[in-house]
Amino acid sequence: MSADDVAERIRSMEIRGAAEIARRAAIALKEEAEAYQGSDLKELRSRVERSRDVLISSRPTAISLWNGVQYVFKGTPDLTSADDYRNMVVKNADHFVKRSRNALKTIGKLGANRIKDGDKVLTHCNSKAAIAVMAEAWAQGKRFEAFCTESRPWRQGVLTANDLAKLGIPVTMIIDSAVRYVMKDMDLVLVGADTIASNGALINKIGTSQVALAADEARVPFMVCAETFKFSPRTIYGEMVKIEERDATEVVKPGEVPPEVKVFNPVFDATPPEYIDAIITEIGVIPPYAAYQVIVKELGYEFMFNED
Ligand code: RUB
Repeated sequence: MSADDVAERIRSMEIRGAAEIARRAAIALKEEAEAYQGSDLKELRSRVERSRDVLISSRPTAISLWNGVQYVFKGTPDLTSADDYRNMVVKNADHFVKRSRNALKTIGKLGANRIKDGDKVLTHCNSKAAIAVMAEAWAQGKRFEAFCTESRPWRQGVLTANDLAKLGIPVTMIIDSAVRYVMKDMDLVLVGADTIASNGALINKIGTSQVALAADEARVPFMVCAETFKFSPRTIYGEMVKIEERDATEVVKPGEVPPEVKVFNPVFDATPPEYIDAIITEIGVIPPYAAYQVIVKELGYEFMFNED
């Protein structure tokens, strides 16, 4: 699939979820590099870099996409032949995808330690990392119940309910506004991440911050399941995370309200670090305040001081 096709599918939400869009973008760049069989390095670079720009602009909030794409270009600036450049892009993309899949398995294992028999675990939207934790705990023989929010307007909760039901995990779906009502009965909240800022703030599906507030009020631990490539080096520059806004038609059907009614459809929100008990990553379960160290150590200066 061409990078333009992948970008279009990301924009239309056919490919979604922060980790998946990053993996698919890396694969698209690899395929773009492989598709050019010539020996003109300048031409190859310009093709792959054009695809990079198209992919990065397809969804603005998830830093995983930006980090994944940066990873693909690691070590390429100094290369002098098209063959070396192509090989490096292919190697980096494969490595990124493998690393991201392995991270998910480790997060599953570490996170499963936080689930006990008899627990009620609430999740929001559809996060493969949060589901990996529940899947691993269930595979280890722990018996618990899951609750998932509908996650309007795209209703990714339907995907989550299906994913969990397929694993045999008892799951109850609730509408988003029922979160506070059920929270007193929950033992744990697990959510995914699109971006984690250098101060530990979490950017995730709209409504996550309300879930966190309700969890805090009911003294229910709120944990984030996130690969280290969800941490944002850009926030170290003081850059704000751009919150994507999508079309009004995702919220109201055409003609349902008069044209003078404005519809505001933000896709993500920010949960401050003080509402987050822990972030479950592939390098360990860490406090949100360790976000800065994760960015510097795991993603490194190469990412932080890249001008692109
Ligand atoms: C998905 C969403 C998920 C995160 C993490 O939003 O907010 O919680 O992306 O997912 P959308 P994962 O449906 O708008 O992409 O753990 O799978 O990376």
